[in-house]
Amino acid sequence: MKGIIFRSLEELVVENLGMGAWNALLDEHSPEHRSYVSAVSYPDEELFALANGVATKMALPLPEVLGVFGRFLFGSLAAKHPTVLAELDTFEKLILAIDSVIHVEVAKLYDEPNLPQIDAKIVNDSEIVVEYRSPRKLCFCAEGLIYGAADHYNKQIEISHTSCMHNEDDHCRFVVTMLS
Ligand code: MNH
Ligand code: ZN
Repeated sequence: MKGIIFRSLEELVVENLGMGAWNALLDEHSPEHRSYVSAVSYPDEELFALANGVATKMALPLPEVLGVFGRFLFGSLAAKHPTVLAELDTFEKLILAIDSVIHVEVAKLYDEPNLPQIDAKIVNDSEIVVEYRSPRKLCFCAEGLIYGAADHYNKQIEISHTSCMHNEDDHCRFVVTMLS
């Protein structure tokens, strides 16, 4: 996982729990007490361990922590890469463009990023179905990122996670309902 993801988690933890909490998490879960560099890749296990540490500290289930983090992460990614989103002026356009535009640009900007496969289809004016496939099984983070994208456009949405790789399904499926 790229350092930009770790840096966003650090920002979220420092904002909510303070620098001391982040340093304690690094003591426990980061082998060399790292300062993460955005463009550098670090082991996925390290991100999972840090997220698990946050879940334990806050007495929250890991999926909930990953969801909150994903929602926050969208803002970090959008702020770091404004040009990638420049042409995507609606929530619907952005969701349809995750694989074909956003992650294509990401693959040009980063050296060998590990990206998921995301397929989105418009069902009707108020519904989009999104399929998520990735060996990293970060579907709760993906769900949070979609909520973060809705925040970005001031749209209210609801997501139901109707299939899940964590329940032995082949892929995850989100039904996104637009309420505004
Ligand atoms: Mn995107 C990684 C989903 C928008 C840049 N992205 C991931 C991962 C998920 C994901 C899930 C974690 C890897 C995996 O599951 O295999 N991303 C989304 C979704 C949206 C999204 C659902 C919108 C909604 N992503 C964006 C935007 C940017 C971006 C916007 C930047 C402009 N994503 C990244 C980068 C990574 C990533 C960078 C990290 C890749 C790596 O660690 O190697
Ligand atoms: Zn899932």
